[in-house]
Amino acid sequence: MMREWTILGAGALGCTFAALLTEQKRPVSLMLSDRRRRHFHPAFEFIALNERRRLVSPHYRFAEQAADIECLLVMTKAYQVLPALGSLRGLPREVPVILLHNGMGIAEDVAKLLPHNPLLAGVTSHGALREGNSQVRHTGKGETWLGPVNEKGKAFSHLTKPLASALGHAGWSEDILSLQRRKLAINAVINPLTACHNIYNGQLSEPRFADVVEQLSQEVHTVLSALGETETLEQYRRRLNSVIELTATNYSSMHQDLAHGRPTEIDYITGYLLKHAGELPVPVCQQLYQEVKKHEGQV
Ligand code: KPL
Repeated sequence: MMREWTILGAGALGCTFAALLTEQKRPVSLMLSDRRRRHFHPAFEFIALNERRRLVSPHYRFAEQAADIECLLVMTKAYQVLPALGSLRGLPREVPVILLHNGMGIAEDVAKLLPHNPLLAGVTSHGALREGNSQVRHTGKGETWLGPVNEKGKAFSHLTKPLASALGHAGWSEDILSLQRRKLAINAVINPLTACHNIYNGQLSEPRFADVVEQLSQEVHTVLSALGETETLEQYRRRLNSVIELTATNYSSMHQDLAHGRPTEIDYITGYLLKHAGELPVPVCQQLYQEVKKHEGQV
């Protein structure tokens, strides 16, 4: 039986996953929040990496139809995850729930909210951008990894197969926490710096940012090493520089959030590091956290 994918969160990335899955004839529905429901377009134009444009008309679902969900991919903003899942009354307890949002620190609360469901987490490095109310552009192809958060989640490695054929890559990792932290390490440098300085990602390679990027990288690396990550500072620097290069012309998601007057995911990125820093000195993280919060308060 082909399981229907329900994607919770119709942002740029959620729509991109929906478009790529429907292209492979996978059954997909997009679940809209009450806010989006008020002004949603029944179809959106998907602009693929090769500029090919296609109209996508997924099946839409709303919170009250939670009982029909077969497999749930959560792709909302981090701060929307708990309220959105909390509104799904009647979600069957055998339905796998995959957390694919940016940032960390939410899975523990989701596990309490949905104690019976198989729970998985994932990371993706695909990029996407909303270009208008009903236009979504796929800006970068990347890797997608899933892994179990709880015992029941361990039985769902087969979900990577349909995702791999739609997305070009999807793998399974028993240590998804580590992959999430490695992604957070990248976001913790690029996102707040680009948001606070109003620059695109590639500008972080300019000499004027060299010191702050280096200090911040050291802080992030120290905290994550204390949590058990084994990547060396040099390996991390190389990975960071390659993401900056690969996404040079992008505005980071946090930059876009501030530019559009939306709340950011700072609490789940830099906030996660501050929470786990303990006695470790993290002055640049603290300063950027406060700066982003200040900008958020002004929008
Ligand atoms: O994931 C990203 C984000 O903007 O949230 C990066 C990798 C920084 C690309 O912009």
